[in-house]
Amino acid sequence: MKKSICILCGTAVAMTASAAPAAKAASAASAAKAATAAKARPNVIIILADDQGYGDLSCMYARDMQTPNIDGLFSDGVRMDNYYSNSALSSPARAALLTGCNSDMAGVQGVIRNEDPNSYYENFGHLNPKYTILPQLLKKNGYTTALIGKWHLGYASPNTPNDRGFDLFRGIMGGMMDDYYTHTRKGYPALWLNKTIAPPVKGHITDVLTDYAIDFVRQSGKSEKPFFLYLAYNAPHIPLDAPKDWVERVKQRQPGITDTRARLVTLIEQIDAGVGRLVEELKRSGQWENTFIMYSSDNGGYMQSQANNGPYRGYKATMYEGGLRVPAAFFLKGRIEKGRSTNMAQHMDIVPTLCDLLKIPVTQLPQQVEGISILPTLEGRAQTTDDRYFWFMEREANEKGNKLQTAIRHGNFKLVQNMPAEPYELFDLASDPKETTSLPLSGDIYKDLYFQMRVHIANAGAVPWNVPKDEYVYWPDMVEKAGGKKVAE
Ligand SMILES: [Ca+2]
Repeated sequence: MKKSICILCGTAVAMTASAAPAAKAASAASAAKAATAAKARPNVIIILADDQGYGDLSCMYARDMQTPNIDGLFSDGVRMDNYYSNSALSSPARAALLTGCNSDMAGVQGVIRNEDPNSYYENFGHLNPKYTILPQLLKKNGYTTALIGKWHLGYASPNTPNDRGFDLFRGIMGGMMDDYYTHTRKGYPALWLNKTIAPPVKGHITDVLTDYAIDFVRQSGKSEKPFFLYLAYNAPHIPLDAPKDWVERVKQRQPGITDTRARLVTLIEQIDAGVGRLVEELKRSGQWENTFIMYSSDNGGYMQSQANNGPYRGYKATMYEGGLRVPAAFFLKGRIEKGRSTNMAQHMDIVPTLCDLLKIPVTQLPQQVEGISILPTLEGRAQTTDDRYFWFMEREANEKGNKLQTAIRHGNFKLVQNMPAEPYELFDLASDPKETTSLPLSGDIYKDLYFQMRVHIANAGAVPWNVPKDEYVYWPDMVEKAGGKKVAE
């Protein structure tokens, strides 16, 4: 008997003998027409890659890569050339994207961890449970919501995906997998279905997530409710566990490419193929014209993966442009199309932008939203987005406890403290976009940026960022409680 996943509860349900032919009989086109007409608000898809560098698309700076489908979103939609993450690390970047606030103000200063015996002391985030996040907001406004892919914003209530507004969660609770075919982490299964460990599934994780996304979109197309799909691929994060035959094809095509780079290229091309299949399904089901799509990456590309961060200095986990800038494109047929903007924007602008687009009052969020709506920019209208202080930060463990790395940008000037023990650096990004030479640390611009930086650190210092002890759950205990057993050493 044919089985399908219920999009509301995520459990496998058998299609009855009488329902199956009936479903077949309804033509895809007429069902899609009815669905589109019923949906006053557009569907929303956010596709987020993990550690994809600013330059790593064939339409950006990568000449050794072929990403025609994502390139299509960049050319058919609105491409933003000065788009930033809020952090150079995963959890804080995702916190900003989903709350509309600076990462640290949302309670997430660094990576949220529970995988090692000492992780409690290396955990740097506790998503503020009083904040409403994007899936909660959209669910409240009539959307069916799904996270397909990586969460990385908590491991226990109240901060699991289902607790935070996702009707369906199929993906990865933590930061990474160790094997993209066995879907394991630290010897335990790492693929979840809502609050339980998912039954084992065959295939490369990128293809598996694409299949899940298509399944969700297909089923949502039959519903009168609009949907929100957060498709957060865990590629091209390490391990660079790419399909061998595809890696060989890339090596044949790109003579001289290193093995590491060929693997990274393959992982991104594989996402591109997934995006192509998703777009095809949206078009087939008549939803393409009523679906907002965003494509981006959580943070900059990783040095050891030989990522391409375009012309910029630095990599993931640094406060230089290469760690912070990410590729970004937006599309909504007839409304957000064929444009390119140099306006600056940041992940925390997405929640207010969607509120604007969907006519949901931003006051439905209890928190002080710090991002701004960039809808005028996306619609090709005049807008000034650059006259604010852009704040970037991450907290991470080191041998002396933990370190805070920060940067602040206003206009063309950026003050960087990339490592606590290192001197501050002040750059004029208009004349020195590669951040090669620090200006003297004096004068009004320096004083202003330094003051703003200290104010922000002081404000964020009042926000708790560690998980309460009674809420902390160690990885093996969490997995076993969710029905998973250790499968490897
Ligand atoms: Ca990342």
